[in-house]
Amino acid sequence: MELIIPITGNVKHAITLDPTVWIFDDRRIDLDEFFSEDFVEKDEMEEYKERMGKHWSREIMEGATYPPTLKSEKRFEKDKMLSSSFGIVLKPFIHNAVPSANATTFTLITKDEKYTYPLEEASNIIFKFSHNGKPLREDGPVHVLFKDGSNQDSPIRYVLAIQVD
Ligand SMILES: Nc1nc2c(c(=O)[nH]1)N[C@H]1C(S)=C(S)[C@@H](COP(=O)(O)O)O[C@H]1N2
Ligand SMILES: [Mo]
Repeated sequence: MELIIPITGNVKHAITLDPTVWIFDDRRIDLDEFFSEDFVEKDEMEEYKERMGKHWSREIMEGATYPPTLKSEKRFEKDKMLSSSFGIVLKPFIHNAVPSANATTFTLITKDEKYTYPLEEASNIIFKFSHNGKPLREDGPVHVLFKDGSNQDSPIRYVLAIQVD
C-alpha cells in the first residue's frame, strides 16, 4: 500500500495527495462529530470563534493577560488529534488539480475496483485518513465515506489513485 494518492488524467496539474499531513490541515473534520446530530458547519464555528475573540480581547484590555482557557483548549486539541477519527472533503484537492474544461468525471481506482462519479460529487465525498488517532496503514491510506453517512459501515478502501476524465 502506498501512503500517497496521485490525481492524474484530464487535469492541468497532476498532483499527489499525502494524507499523512492532513492531521495538521484546518479543513480536517472530526468524523464522530460529523456523523452525529450536533455537528456545527465551519462557517458557524468561525462566527462563534470571532465572537469569542472579541470577548477575549475585551478581557485582555480589562487586565487578564491571556484567555484563561487557552492552555486547556490546546491540550484538548492535542488529545483529540491523538485519539479521534478524522477525514477531509475531497473537493478542494480535485479543484487544485484543475480539471480541463471538458472533464466531467473522476474515478477512484482501488486495489480491486474502479468507482466513477461526476466531478460535482467530490463535495459529497470525505476521505477518512485516521481512525482513533491512527493512520489507515493497512487498507487506506484513506477510506471513502459519503457525507450522508450511507456507507459508514462499508467505506471504499485501498484507494490507489484518482483519475479525472
Ligand atoms: N461516527 C463514526 N462512525 C464511523 C466512522 C467514524 O469515523 N465515525 N468511521 C467509519 C469507518 S471508515 C469504519 S472502517 C468503521 C470502523 O468501525 P470499527 O471501529 O467498528 O472498526 O466505522 C465507520 N463508522
Ligand atoms: Mo474506516
